[in-house]
Amino acid sequence: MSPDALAAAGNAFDDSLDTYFRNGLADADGDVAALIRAEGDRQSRGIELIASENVVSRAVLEAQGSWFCNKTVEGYPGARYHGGAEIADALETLGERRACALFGARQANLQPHSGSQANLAVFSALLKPSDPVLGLDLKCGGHLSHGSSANISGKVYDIRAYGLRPDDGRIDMDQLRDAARKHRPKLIVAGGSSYPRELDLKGFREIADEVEARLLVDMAHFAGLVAGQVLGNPVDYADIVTTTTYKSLRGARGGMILWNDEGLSRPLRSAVFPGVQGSPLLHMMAAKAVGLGEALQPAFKDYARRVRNNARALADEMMNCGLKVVTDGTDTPLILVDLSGLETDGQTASDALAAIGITCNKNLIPNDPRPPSTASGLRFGVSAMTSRGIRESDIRRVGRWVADCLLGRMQDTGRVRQDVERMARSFRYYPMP
Ligand code: DSN
Repeated sequence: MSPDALAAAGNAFDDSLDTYFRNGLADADGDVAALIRAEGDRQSRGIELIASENVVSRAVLEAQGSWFCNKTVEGYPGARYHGGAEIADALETLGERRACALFGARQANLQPHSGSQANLAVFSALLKPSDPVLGLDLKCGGHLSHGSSANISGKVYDIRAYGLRPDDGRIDMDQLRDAARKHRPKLIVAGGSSYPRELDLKGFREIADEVEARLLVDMAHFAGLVAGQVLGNPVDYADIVTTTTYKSLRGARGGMILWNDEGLSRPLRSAVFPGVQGSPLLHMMAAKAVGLGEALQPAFKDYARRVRNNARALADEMMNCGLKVVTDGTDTPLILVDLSGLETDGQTASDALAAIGITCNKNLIPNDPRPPSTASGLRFGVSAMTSRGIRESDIRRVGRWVADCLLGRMQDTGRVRQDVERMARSFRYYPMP
């Protein structure tokens, strides 16, 4: 480049600095701004029933877009590899304290970027490659990171599965005990991504003790109900508890690990960093801390109660209308509908619901004959709509729309689409930009 061209490029950079620091997204990048507006519009005019989604507060959103986005640290408070970490240390310590206070745990780690990362860190802290692990079968509602052959957990460890009782779809604790005696797992994993019932935490603990296994409870889907004291607290029973922070807990996207035993602190912390992750996402750490602070407020207990009441009302209405619900109900925010007696599959059914503005996801049902790409079930959750203020009478109306759509009883889908939108827009949301 000629000296003149270099000078011009330098000036162009200097000139751009003003707009770089001053312009908001709408001025800086119209393409992305338009997509964000479109997503906001989509969210506000639909009934969002994806079980792993929620709606965070304006404060959580703000923390995610904060100056912490610019900061790099590695390590833990007081022992970092980068300078300028004093405020990051204060933030991480505050978040850990809130997590411990909320769940009655002695130790917390908020660095995992996701629930899967949290689980991977726990596996690598406790196990050697090829060690036996006992987890809920993916086909029965388990999670990929608990030992699916498609996940690193299933490739590195010797995964054995337990399942459900065929008569009522609940976890078969007798089968679990037999499997634990036979395989002598080093780790038993409780929890999953589509199991709708409260776990028998005491039963899991007894079986783990009998075979001298560690017990991990992944409470990702029901952590908000634990925080709101609607469900029993896994921290009182498990050696280690993992969770995502964004489902029923209603915080920022990411994961978290809780435990009590000081002896686990060093292996768990070093399994997260440097074991499976590098620098934590401090802006998400800030948002996690805000969400945990919100969950410590008395209003969160009301929220958690409403989530459970709404979930039960939705399941009840769906069954009244003729749909088959796995386990005939729910104790958690999620509901699993069994489509196996109908002329449809999970993919087709979720597309049909999306066309009237109701969003959920296709899901395997226990011992599903179909592959995950089509599946024979639909999974629903009420955490997001409850955050927007939906009450039982409206969630029952949603249940009737779902049933009418899936059972081929809907005459005028265009009119229902309008009714769904009218209802969705009647609930609160952020102001549109
Ligand atoms: N585990 C996935 C789910 O349950 O939808 C993502 O959080």
